[in-house]
Amino acid sequence: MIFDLDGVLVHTDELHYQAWSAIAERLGIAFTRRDNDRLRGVSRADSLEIVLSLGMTEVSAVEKEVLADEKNAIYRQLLDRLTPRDVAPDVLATLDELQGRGLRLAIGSSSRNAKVILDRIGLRDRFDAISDGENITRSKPDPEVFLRAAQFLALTPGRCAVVEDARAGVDAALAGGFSCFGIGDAAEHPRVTWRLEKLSEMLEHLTDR
Ligand code: G16
Ligand code: MG
Repeated sequence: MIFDLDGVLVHTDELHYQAWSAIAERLGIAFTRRDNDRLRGVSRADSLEIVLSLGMTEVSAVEKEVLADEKNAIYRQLLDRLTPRDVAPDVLATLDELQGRGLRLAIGSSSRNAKVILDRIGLRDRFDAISDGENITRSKPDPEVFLRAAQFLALTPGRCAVVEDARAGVDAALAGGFSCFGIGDAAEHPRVTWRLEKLSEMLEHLTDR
């Protein structure tokens, strides 16, 4: 089972929102929580392009790098507040049950901070493989992050399933030949394989194979 991180295992979206808001405010760009929803599963560089497009703001390539670094510095400070208590009991119970049934677990996240986040919330040791923003060149909706996760697990996509909260993540999973559980925004995706209101509902869909 390959889990997206932000929005599935832990809600860092509010922290991304606060960090992007600080950058947007400095540039005089109006930025709402609704705008922030468009950044789900999108890489840091592509997220910056979306924020700049909201203000029709043009900046140089060098300045883009500076802005992305500044956003990350603010975000990293906010991540210091995360603790294992930020993981919902339903998430922990689901991971326990999946491991109890002998499934191998992986992370498939666009974030370059995935390992830091997993350490903060005390979940890093739960995963047999971590595929994240550090080992990919193309971000979701490209399937690369999930294909790498399957490769790390030494399994074909047909033997894995992905869990996602972002539409771009569902597109990535389907493009890679994975079936996909959708939660939150991703449950609205017309082609998602299974729709979940909470993570533990996935247990009802597992069959012995
Ligand atoms: C996450 C978030 C995105 C964020 C991206 C990159 O993806 O959903 O909003 O822009 O990671 O994060 P970072 O700036 O930490 O590299 P995912 O795939 O875990 O949902
Ligand atoms: Mg996500």
